[in-house]
Amino acid sequence: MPELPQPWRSPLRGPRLTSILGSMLLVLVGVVAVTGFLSHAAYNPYLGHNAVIPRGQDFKPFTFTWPASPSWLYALNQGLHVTVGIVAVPLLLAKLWSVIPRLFEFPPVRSVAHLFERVTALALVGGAIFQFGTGIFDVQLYYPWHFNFVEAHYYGAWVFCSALVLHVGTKFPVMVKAFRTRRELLEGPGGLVAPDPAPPTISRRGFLGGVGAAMGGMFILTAGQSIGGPLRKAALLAPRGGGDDFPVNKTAAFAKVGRVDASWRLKLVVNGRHVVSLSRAELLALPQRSYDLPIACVEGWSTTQRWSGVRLADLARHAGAPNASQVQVESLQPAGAFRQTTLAANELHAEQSLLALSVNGAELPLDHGFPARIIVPALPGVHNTKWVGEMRFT
Ligand SMILES: Nc1nc2c(c(=O)[nH]1)N[C@H]1C(S)=C(S)[C@@H](COP(=O)(O)O)O[C@H]1N2
Ligand SMILES: [Mo]
Repeated sequence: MPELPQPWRSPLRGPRLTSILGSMLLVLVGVVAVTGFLSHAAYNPYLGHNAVIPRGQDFKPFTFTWPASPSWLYALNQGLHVTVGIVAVPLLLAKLWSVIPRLFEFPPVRSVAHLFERVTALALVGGAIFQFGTGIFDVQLYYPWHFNFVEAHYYGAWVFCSALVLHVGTKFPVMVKAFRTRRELLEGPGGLVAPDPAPPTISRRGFLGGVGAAMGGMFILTAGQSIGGPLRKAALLAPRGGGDDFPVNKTAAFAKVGRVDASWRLKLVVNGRHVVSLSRAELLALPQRSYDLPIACVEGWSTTQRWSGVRLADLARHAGAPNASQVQVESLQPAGAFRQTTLAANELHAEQSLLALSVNGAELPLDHGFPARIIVPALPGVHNTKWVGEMRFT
């Protein structure tokens, strides 16, 4: 009788290897999930026109007042989210490799419990591929699809995290058992241990070492975009790494903002009533403050520069709205989701929150937001609106 082909014969596979990879992955994915939901909160997604999440829904998890201090908080959060996510990729691939035989299990369904396990695993693997895929594409500034990234990545996170909780719940006993026994467990149908293993080409330790080295490599190739310093030059996988320590995210040309001339005025509006317009010279005549503050993009890169300008709280006072509870900031940019932001009370009134007019002692370059831009400590980069034209206090 001819032997059936046995494609999955690696002697490394087994509950022990999968448990080692799975438990390490769980820690990293935990960091990515927590920082992801924190980033969602930092966006103030239900305020004004801030986010694309359907408005008016009653279920608003992870909404709390994200603090405006310490100023590096969002840079840390997003640096962790993106860097740990990218570093986890080799581990994720190794984990998926370790359970590949499961994909070809026969019979495909043995019981109701087994069906549940398989559906959960499908949601988990699908969710992981979707979340890691969309995240990496976003970091690479590459959007070949037509859905909204923020919305898709947010709902994808719910699917992925729910499946993960169920999966860990069902697999936890197996994992504990695998760690307790020195040799691989004798398994029933659909087990991971190859019944007829091929001779080893690498030890389990060697395999884990290789995965670790790949993770270290991913770290060196990306972490510099958020950590800065000499590592920034090594961040070749990150579009905002590779040496430029003050990147421009969207240029004025991209945003279709032309050269702004001397006729520019900042319009201040309070409760729908236009109260005052200020020229750049008039803004420069107001008390100027300077702070070292980061721009920290959702895509993981960050940069700290010395910004100077007028405190947002001083502008609110100047407009006659010292107790304003929020401000809607509008850019000269004609279109696009990033042309506006709504800042909450704590962001508007933070001591270091600025309408910046200059950076590092020089007039703001056009690409960094001339004639004026928002710089608020610990705010997601995308809300630091450039080319500000109007501020509406309420
Ligand atoms: N009007 C406007 N403001 C904007 C953007 C934009 O596209 N349009 N991009 C935002 C994003 S996503 C980031 S990360 C920061 C980047 O600031 P920088 O280009 O000065 O580094 O600006 C923010 N402000
Ligand atoms: Mo950004």
